Amino acid sequence: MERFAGNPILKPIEAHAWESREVFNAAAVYLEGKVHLLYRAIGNDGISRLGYANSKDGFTIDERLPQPVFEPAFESEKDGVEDPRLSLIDKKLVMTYTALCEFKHLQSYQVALTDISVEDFIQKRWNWGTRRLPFSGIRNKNAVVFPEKIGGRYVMFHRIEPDLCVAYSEDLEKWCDVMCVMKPRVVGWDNWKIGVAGTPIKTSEGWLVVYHGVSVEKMYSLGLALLDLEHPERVLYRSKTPILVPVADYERFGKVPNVVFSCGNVVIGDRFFLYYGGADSVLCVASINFNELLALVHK
Ligand code: BMA
Repeated sequence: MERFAGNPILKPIEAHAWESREVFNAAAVYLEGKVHLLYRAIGNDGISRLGYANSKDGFTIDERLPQPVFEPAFESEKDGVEDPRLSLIDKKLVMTYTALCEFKHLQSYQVALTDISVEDFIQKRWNWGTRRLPFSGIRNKNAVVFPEKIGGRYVMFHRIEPDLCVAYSEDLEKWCDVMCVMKPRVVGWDNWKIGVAGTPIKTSEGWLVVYHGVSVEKMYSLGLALLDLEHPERVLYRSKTPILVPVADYERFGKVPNVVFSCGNVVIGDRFFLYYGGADSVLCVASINFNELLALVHK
């Protein structure tokens, strides 16, 4: 992966109380000639909200809104809405995120899901749909919905620690058939816990997904997996070596050191763009020719 020389592409803005401390982990979707980013922002009150920015070339930010576009609205997410992922399904964008609610100093988090029409999203009318808790009360995060139904059902990847898991649904409301897809390896860069990064990409060889792996030394790296087109819980390949490890200063030093963490990727022409948080402090982008990326999955 080639890091953009202009990284980080987003930094906190001190004058904006809601995004004054850290801006990182962004969902990404390519629509109408622009990459649209929804990024996690932490402000003076320590609460995560989501901000919006866009870019025509995928690297340079052309527009960034001064106000958050998504904020905690319920008790179950009162302490933050984190790590969004966006999937375009028909004419809707389905957003999964982590809902945080602290309880007597215990961090209780769970997967949450909502949606917005493409038209409202493009027009920046933030009419989000009903917010749902697919696995209410279960400690779970890192969820993303596949961009199309498989075998007539919606498919979600999510993470019940320490494994990357799948779930199926007929209506995006009730989820069932939860299964483990991949476990941390016994040895190596992903030997503590793992979770999906951005939206899976359909290829003739299978679903290509980036996933994060955490080592017992608490280093967050990113790797690749290829999954069966009809049965995405079947892992066809899994990269032995990561595609991105924290080596740049903006990935090694920050709120949480040694972290590259991704919630979004897009393909523009023949190029793959990976958006990722550096050290839980700033937002960065790296890119690669898509065929070269596919070749990496076998390594
Ligand atoms: C995960 C999430 C991410 C964060 C990562 C590294 O559990 O909280 O938002 O980037 O840890 O600290």
